[in-house]
Amino acid sequence: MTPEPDADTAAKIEPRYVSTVQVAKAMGVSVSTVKRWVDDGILPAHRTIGGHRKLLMSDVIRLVREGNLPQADLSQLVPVPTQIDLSDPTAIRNQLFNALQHADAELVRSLIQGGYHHGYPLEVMADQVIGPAMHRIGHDWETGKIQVFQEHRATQTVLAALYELRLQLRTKVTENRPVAIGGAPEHDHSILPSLLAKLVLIDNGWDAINLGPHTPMSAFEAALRTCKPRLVWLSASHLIDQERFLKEYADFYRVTVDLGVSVAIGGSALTNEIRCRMPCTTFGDGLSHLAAFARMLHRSPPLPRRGRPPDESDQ
Ligand code: B12
Repeated sequence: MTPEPDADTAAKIEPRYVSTVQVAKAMGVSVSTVKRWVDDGILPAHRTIGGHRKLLMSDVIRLVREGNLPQADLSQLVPVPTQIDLSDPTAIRNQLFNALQHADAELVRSLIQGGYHHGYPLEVMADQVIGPAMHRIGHDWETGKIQVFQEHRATQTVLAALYELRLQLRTKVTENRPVAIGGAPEHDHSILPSLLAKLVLIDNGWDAINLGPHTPMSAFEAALRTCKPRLVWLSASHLIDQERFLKEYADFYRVTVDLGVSVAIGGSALTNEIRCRMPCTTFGDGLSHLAAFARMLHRSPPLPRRGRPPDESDQ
């Protein structure tokens, strides 16, 4: 059995707090506006011993993403080295590939978190940045430019940056979040695609439980009955016995139909030929498809507008 892979690492990462001044800059509003939102309960805050308000970065990110703040620039909250170019996903992808080649963990972290906080949704980071950069790493391995340990190291470096980002996605919105479960099938040891699917779903207001790599269909079924999800995602990058997989999947799918659970499938192992033999609710080539489907099933509730000032005259 493969344990939930991210529990350990996440526990070691401290939540990030930011000051009202940083928040004001990131949101494009005045410090007094931020303080008012805190006092009105729109932005949860903690007080330091000296009485200063400090805010959880994930709450700030949520408010910016869900609120209508045209001047917002989340990259203000995450110190991004000035030499990094976040102007478009292709630029980030190229820099990420170079950083992975040089095992520059700090740069990988800055690029992944910087890209997200700059405003690229997680599905864009997955489909246009991380996925293609990893494909190039795989190509370098296939052509003998790098060794397998370097491929493993690249995966682990991206993983570390994503675990940290995951913590920043945690929000105070805990009510009425629909549950999704997912993972990779048995004998598939890929970590990143399913973890990214989880993060994409969390970012879209879901409570997403990642069963991780190498998960037998029987374990999916047990989780289905225990966790009672609305959605199951299956990410398959490698299948060693297609016929057995298809048979076990067909049995599993019948259970999801009985329980009224949607099934989203994807991953590089699901060629057209295999997909044609897999009944499902939806399939996609990228996590943008999963995000669109998840948004169709469940829309995050908008934040209360209460307390938002009519103008910014106090700036
Ligand atoms: C890193 C890597 C490894 C690492 C994995 C480390 C780890 N624990 O995660 C190691 C070195 C262990 C490895 C081993 C092997 N690998 Co490998 N690996 C890769 C590599 C380079 C990157 C995978 C990755 O992390 N990608 C990042 C993710 C985010 O991108 P993605 O997988 O493309 O996912 C995207 C879409 O598919 C989609 N998606 C994914 N899941 C889902 C789910 C849903 C619901 C939806 C809608 C969309 C969706 O959205 C994602 C984002 O855009 C790929 C190269 C490649 N071209 O993908 C090969 C690749 C996956 N590996 C491959 C192979 C053949 C192997 C080995 C058999 C090699 C060998 N001979 O031993 C073994 C098999 C191990 C096993 N049993 O699982 C093949 C798989 C071919 C296939 N599909 O059958 C690939 C595609 C390389 C290739 N071009 O041949 N691998």
